[in-house]
Amino acid sequence: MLFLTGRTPRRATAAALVLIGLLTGHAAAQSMNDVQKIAKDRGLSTADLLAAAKTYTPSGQKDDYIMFSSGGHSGQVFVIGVPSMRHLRTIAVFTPEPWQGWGYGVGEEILEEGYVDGKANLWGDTHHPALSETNGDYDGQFLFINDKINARVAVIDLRDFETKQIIKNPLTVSDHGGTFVTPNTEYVIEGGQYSVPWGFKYAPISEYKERYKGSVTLWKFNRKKGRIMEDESFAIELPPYWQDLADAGKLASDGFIFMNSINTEMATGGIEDKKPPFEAGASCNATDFMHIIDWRKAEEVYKAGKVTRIEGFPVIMLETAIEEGLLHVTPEPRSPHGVDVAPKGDFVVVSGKLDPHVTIYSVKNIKAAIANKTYSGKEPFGIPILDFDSVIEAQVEVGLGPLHTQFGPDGYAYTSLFLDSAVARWTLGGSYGSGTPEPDWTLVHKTPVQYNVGHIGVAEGDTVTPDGTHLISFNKWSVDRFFPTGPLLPQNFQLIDISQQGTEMPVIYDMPIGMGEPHYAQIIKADKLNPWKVYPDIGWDPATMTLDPMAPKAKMERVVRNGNTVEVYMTAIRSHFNPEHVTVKQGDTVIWRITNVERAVDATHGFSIPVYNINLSLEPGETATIEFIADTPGTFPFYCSEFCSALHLEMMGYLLVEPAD
Ligand code: K7E
Ligand code: CUA
Repeated sequence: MLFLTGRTPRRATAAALVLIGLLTGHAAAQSMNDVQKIAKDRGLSTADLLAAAKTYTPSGQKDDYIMFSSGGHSGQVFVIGVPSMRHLRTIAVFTPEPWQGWGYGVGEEILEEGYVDGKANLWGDTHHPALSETNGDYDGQFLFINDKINARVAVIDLRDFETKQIIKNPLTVSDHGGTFVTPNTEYVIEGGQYSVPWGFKYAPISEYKERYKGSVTLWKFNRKKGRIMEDESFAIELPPYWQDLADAGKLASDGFIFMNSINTEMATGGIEDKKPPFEAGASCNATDFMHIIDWRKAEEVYKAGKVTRIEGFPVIMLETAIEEGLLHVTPEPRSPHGVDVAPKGDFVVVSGKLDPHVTIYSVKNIKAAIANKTYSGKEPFGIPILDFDSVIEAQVEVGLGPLHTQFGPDGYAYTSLFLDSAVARWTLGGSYGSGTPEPDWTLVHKTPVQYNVGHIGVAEGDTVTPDGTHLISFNKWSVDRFFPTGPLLPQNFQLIDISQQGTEMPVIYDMPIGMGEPHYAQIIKADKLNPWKVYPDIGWDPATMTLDPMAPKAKMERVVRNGNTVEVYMTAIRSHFNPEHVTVKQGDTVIWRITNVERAVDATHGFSIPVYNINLSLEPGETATIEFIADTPGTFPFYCSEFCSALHLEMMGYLLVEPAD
């Protein structure tokens, strides 16, 4: 209401003004004096008021951007509006989530796809969400995310914001350089991290060099099916370094994957045997290696059958990759972390955590070096090394602990500085030169952040046309920014306004994240998303994204016994379940089908049965099938767990399990 005076219709009558006052709960005669008084009372500066005006989003007004954030070790994805920084939803992915019924009646089959060697792993460590792309631009259709702890990849359909698939990597149990997508989402790419023997089988650490393996997996995505096709996917063997972050080329670099590595020392850890600990052993070399992979060539090699099946999965062996000329490396400053491709695809920016510079590689030079075999040697496994001096374009000193880089539309690049706790703005040169008032390849400004920034995200940042209005700093520590919630404090997402040039780059909002440690997030224009308001028709199964022919419908509710199996066909509508009594015998197999037959937006019903650990969320039109053995006799009131109507408390029924004689 800051600027109500400006919005009031000029010919408003006194009565209308009184009415506005009553409706909004504010006196009609607001003015900037009131704003000033409140600002004074609360100790707010003009900058604070400006920040509020840029972020405050009145009731009913919606955000311009939607951010999909990794949920870190919550195993989920967070959906957040920008610039309001309002948390809109959590999407259940690797971790059961009762509000969505995820893992408490539905989603179990999908969670089971992610079991590792038959073991339930009901959490994940999500790092890098990737929106599906068409011609290098976010298209708002799908979202992918990796799980670093078990090397899994999930597919989320953005029609209903639900997880549809979890795929376990058969070769490794550790990933990091993923997910990211090729410019038309042909592949979802998952790079490994900590090397392990194939299939994470046992091999003593003394056999590290011989038996431990690095890899990158190219998961073929079928947009029509909305699924990764495991039998059209393949991997490439890489040296047993620890492959780290990666990015796909686009435009000028279309067809390439750029992937960092750390621990090219192949350190195996120390302590008891007096060898250096990993931290030191993996940081000896002055340079590590960026892998440059020609994925189109790799696809041809895979299609030509030049693969070895390992754990049943096709792998282009390292030898073949070298022979076919699809794999090169080039040195990169020590302990690199982020690798990010500029919007036109012509530059690749790498940050070495232990080097205050960002190093910018020229894709033109990389292509020339590959074509002319401008090698400075071979790394220990025989991969040709592209001569560093012939492929770099520039180095810019940005500050301490550079990690990740994002790009604006105007020739600015932004790099997070972990040790400095700051976000650096610097200028690109080459084809981006003259977009900014400052000279090419120079540091322009650093905005301090609170504290220990990991990734940063720019609106539409990974596309060929970044928007560059907002940047979010994903800070690991919040220290003194919020009320202390015990020793465990939230992370801090800080919104930075990057819409002005030069040194004007203020923090305008702090958002605490008190549920897991997010790493990266992608930010898409809200109008590119077109989620369903209700499911297309009554009886819709979100797991298959089709109508379920077995779905209960109105007037077809019943309980059918067939030997020891009881089938329940139930509907839910405000404010009753039908049937309301279900009687079974102890030991019966119960197949319970339930449909929410509502068509009204937001008319979600829950369905919860005590003791049996069941809780569903049924959105309008949705059907679900749950199955259990009625092994515990007793009287179990089931009820709707979403406050849906005035008589919500009455929306209940009884499951009666008669004891076996
Ligand atoms: Cu830097 Cu996993 Cu991308 Cu965390 S990673 S910050
Ligand atoms: Cu349905 Cu509460």
